[in-house]
Order: sequence, then C-alpha cells, then structure tokens
Amino acid sequence: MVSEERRQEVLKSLSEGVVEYREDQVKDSANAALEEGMDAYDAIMNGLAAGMEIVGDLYDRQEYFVPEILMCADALYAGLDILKPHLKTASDSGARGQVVIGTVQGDVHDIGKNLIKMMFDVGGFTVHDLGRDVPLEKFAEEQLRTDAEIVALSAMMTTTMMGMKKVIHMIKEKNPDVAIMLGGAPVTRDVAKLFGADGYAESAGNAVQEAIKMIGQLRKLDQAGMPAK
Ligand code: B12
Repeated sequence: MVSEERRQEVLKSLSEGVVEYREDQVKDSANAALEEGMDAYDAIMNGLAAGMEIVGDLYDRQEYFVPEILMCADALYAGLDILKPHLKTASDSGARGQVVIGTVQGDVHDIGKNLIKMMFDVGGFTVHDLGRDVPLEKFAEEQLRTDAEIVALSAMMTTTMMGMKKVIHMIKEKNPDVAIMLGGAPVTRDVAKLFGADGYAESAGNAVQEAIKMIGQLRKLDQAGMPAK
C-alpha cells in the first residue's frame, strides 16, 4: 500500500508533467504509480486531468496558447495510454448497455470525452465512439444502427454546444426512448434541461452513475406505458 505522502508526490509529478508538457516525466510517474500499487483511476483523475485543469487556467491568463496546450494534451495522452489498461473494470463487461459518444461538430476537444468514454468502458458498457468534430446527424444514424440506450454528447465551446439541441431533436424524433446525456465545460444541468436532454454530469466522476439513473428512469416510464418526455 503506497503512503499518502508518496501518493501525493506521484500525483504532483503527473500533474506537473502535463503542465510542463514533459512526456518522459509523465510516463515515468505513470509507471511508478502502477509499480507502487496506486489506483489507476486516481492517477488519471487526480494527476493527469488535474494537470489539464491548471493548463486551462494558464490559457485563461494568456500564459499558454494553442501550441503549448497541444503539447500538454500529448503528455496527458502518453500517461493515459499507460494507466488506462490498469483500470478496474466491471465484471459483467458490456452487459450494462450500449453508449454512442462523441464531441459535436466544429469541436475538436476530446480529452474530456475520452475520459467519459473510459468510465463507460470500465463501467461495463459497450461504447461506440464517433470521435470529435462529429457531424450532428451522425449521432442519430449511429444510435439507430446500434440500438444504443444512451447517446452521450460532449462540447467544450459555447458555439458548438448549440449543436447539441439539434442532435437531441433528431434522435428523439425517431426514438423518444433513447437516454441523451450532455457534458463539457460550457454545459450546465439547466442547459441540459433546456435542450431536452435526459441527463448531465459535471465530470467523469459521476457520469456512469448518472447514466444508470437515466436508464432506470426511462425504463420506469416505459413500464408505466408513459411516453418519454
Ligand atoms: C486542451 C484545450 C484545447 C486543445 C484540445 C486538445 C484535445 N485533444 O482535446 C486544443 C489546443 C486543440 C484547443 C483548441 C481550441 N480551443 Co481549447 N481548450 C483546451 C483547454 C485548455 C482544456 C480542455 C480540457 O481538455 N480539459 C481537461 C478535461 C479533463 O476536462 P473537460 O474537457 O472539461 O472534461 C470534463 C468535463 O467537462 C466533463 N465532460 C466533458 N465532456 C463530457 C461529455 C459528457 C457526456 C459528460 C457526462 C461529461 C463531459 O467530464 C470531463 C472529465 O471530468 C480548455 C480550457 C478549459 N478550462 O476547459 C480550452 C477551451 C475549451 N478552448 C477554447 C477555445 C476558444 C479554443 C480555440 C477556438 C482556440 C483557438 N483560437 O484556436 C480552439 C478551437 C478548436 C476547435 N474547433 O474545437 C475555450 C472555449 C471558450 C468557450 N466557452 O467557447 C476554452 C474554454 C479556453 C478559454 N478559456 O477560452 N483547445
């Protein structure tokens, strides 16, 4: 069992490695975390993702620009590639249902979306990842093709977030029983409600619980013979 002091040391090294786009430091710290028995989810969320939050602040303060952020993202992904295979997965993998996920048209931010995808993977869902900058109609097409219970949409810009409303309309028109979940920095629970979505989660931490709650509610409505919203 790793000491709390050592855990903090490794998390700090992961976060600093992302902020200072030092890929080797991130890789070494990710391997150290695994060798010393740290929880991979903890290292990802409280190390790598925490580092990217700091990068966001540096961008806001105009100390970092797109080139730096891209290098930070590469460092984060180098760590994620090492840690992801060591995430504890639900025993009944794939049995929980299917999810279509993607970042909406015009938006290339995919770090958040990939962390949510990762949580659905380890949460026992089958995930169909459409990637980033996904044409809006693709979500409805993929939902029909896979008969997925959940469609999860990500947007990181206020401009692209508006596309989510169109996607919800396209899907609900064809299949009102699909549970649609939104997320991303500009998205809030009120926006999700306003757009007619069934769920929202602020971060990877509670995305899967929210998804399970959403499916439960839609199934209850179904059993009661009530139309979905
Ligand atoms: C990294 C980054 C980039 C990278 C993206 C690299 C990549 N592979 O993703 C690059 C350099 C490409 C980039 C480009 C641009 N970016 Co940028 N970027 C960021 C930055 C710094 C960090 C985002 C990030 O990854 N955070 C870390 C992850 C872990 O957090 P997250 O994404 O928020 O995801 C979490 C939650 O939101 C949630 N979540 C996310 N998606 C979903 C989906 C679901 C279903 C659920 C339930 C939850 C959920 O859970 C996630 C995990 O906990 C943010 C700053 C910020 N504060 O957000 C700006 C930011 C998003 N970018 C911004 C802008 C303006 C741009 C550019 C236009 C800049 C430019 N002039 O070129 C371009 C646009 C490119 C495009 N067409 O999309 C603005 C958006 C402003 C706005 N509100 O509209 C921000 C907010 C910076 C700022 N403060 O101005 N960017």
